[in-house]
Amino acid sequence: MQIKIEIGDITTYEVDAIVNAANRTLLGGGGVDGAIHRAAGPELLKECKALNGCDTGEAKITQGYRLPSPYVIHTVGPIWKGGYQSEAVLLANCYRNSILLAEQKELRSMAFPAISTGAFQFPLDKAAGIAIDTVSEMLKQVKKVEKIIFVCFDDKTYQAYHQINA
Ligand code: AR6
Repeated sequence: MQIKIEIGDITTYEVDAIVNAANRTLLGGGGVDGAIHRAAGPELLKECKALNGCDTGEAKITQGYRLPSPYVIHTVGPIWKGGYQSEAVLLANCYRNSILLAEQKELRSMAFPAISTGAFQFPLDKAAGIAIDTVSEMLKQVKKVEKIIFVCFDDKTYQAYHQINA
């Protein structure tokens, strides 16, 4: 069981599944979602179109196509609305449901971006705490998934994760 925190571009990671911080349409967007679709190629959008979207806090899996990772797990984080709309629970659900889906597929390694902390404006410190707590708890419960990397796109995000993990 292993948790790592790194700075990097998640589209370059050779893990069994990278997680996408998508929106409910699953039809692409900006941020990490846009980067993943660009790197995976148009086949990814084609597969996503057949999934009929995804609810907030839930997760769906596709192939990775031109990515180094064979699978992409698409999850939809909550949009921050001041903390009164169950955002914390929904964000924890993203991590939990993504790991449960990986476990079902018998995957061993996963990489997560900092879900909801970009366009969806979830406060970074709170989000990092939820990410680390939920993943730590889940890794005790699953059998196949054993390695999780938090891929931070910038130094601010990296520092936030490290402060939680200190
Ligand atoms: N690798 C790793 N992390 C990245 C990358 C990358 N290549 N690119 C950006 N990030 P965001 P959200 C970081 O906005 O807040 C999209 O339009 C970024 O710096 O991608 O969940 C979707 O379609 C930030 O730390 O996702 C949705 O509409 C983190 O990923 C909406 O944005 C998340 O930022 C989802 O918003």
